[in-house]
Parts: sequence; structure tokens; C-alpha cells
Amino acid sequence: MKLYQFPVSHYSAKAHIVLLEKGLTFEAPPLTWAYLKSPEFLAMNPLGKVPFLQDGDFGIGESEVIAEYLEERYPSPAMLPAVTEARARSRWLSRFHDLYLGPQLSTLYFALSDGRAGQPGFEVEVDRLHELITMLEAQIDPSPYFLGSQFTLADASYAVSYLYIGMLSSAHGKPVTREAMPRLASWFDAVKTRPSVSAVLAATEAALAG
Ligand SMILES: N[C@@H](CCC(=O)N[C@@H](CS)C(=O)NCC(=O)O)C(=O)O
Repeated sequence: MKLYQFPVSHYSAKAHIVLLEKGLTFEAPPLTWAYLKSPEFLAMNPLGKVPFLQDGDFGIGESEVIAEYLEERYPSPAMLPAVTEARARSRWLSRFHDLYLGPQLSTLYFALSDGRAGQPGFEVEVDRLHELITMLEAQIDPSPYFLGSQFTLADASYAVSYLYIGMLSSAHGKPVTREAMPRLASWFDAVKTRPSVSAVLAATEAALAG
């Protein structure tokens, strides 16, 4: 199996964590951003984005689709709850990440690297991150994971994004503090000790430092 990914990509991190949780063996070929738009990669994934998973003859993109594919193809250990409502809840959290929080973090990440941080009008983007965190806090009650004692696809979605919430909001001059996200912070204290999450966090931190 091959996972096309970047260690700095919060969406890639989700797929990476799911692979590790399921004990699957995979390669992660080193990539450049330019390669994502190469004819070779676009032929596999027309959106030219990571993560992208190749499992034998089958290839698929989009982090949540990859995660759900892995869950169905390699069901043990289960990463979706058995109860229908809890499965829906896990999916809601993953969707909230992929459609709202994740893109907002990407906006702040690229603004920082493009030197657009601090420009007039940009504060609205940091404020939007604060709004999203407030919404998320109201939706979760971790014990210790989002859906209880089972580590689910939803937990895998947020691990590296948590790192970015603190880092990017601070870099943009308006930190989201632990006090502003006590539930998410207590959730992070629990997930960061899992071998899968700590390995992926370490890879992200090393890539950001290097
Ligand atoms: N909804 C997608 C988002 C993937 C995404 O935006 N990946 C970024 C890296 S974090 C990417 O590949 N960007 C390259 C580009 O858009 O050109 C998912 O969940 O996989």
C-alpha cells in the first residue's frame, strides 16, 4: 500500500493515523508540491491533492473517503462505533473538520507562508477560527475520546489540526488558548499519548521545524 501525503498536511495525518491504528504496512514516497500537479499524479487523482491512497490496483483520494475505505476493507480494530447514532456523530465531527475547520486552518497556514498575515481585513479569518472552535467545543464532551473509550475516525481527523489551531492562531496574533477550548484540550491530552498519534505529531513537528 502507498500513501501519498505530506507530513505537514492535517488531512494526510488523518489517513496516516488510521493506517497506523490498523497496523497496516505502507510506504509514503517523498513528494514535492509540484508533483501533485504532474500528469502522472493527476492521472491518479484529478484533484491533484494529498492524501491519496493506492491499495493494490485501487486508488482513492479525499481523507475521509480513504479513512472509511480502510475501515471497511480492514475492519479490525473498528474505528467507527457500533451504534448508528454514534457512527453518525463520528461522521459529523469528521465532516466538520474537513469542510470547516480544516479549510480555515489551511487559509491561515498559507497566509502565513505568503506573508499575508496581519494585512488589513485578514483578522476576520482568525476570528472565524475562534468561532469554529466555539462551535466545536459546544458539540463535544470527550471521555476521553470524542465518542467515549473507542478511538474513532473522528479522533484521527483532529490530532494534527489541534497542533495547528494553537500554532496558527498565535502566529496570527490572536491565540486560541487552552482556556478557550478546555474540552478539546482534554481530548488532546488523551489522544497524544497513543502511539499512532504521537508518531504522526512527531513527523509533523519535524517537517515544520525543517
Ligand atoms: N478535502 C480534502 C483536502 C485535501 C487538501 O486540501 N490537501 C492539501 C494539503 S493539506 C493539498 O493537497 N493541497 C494541494 C493543492 O490544493 O494544490 C481531503 O480531506 O483530503
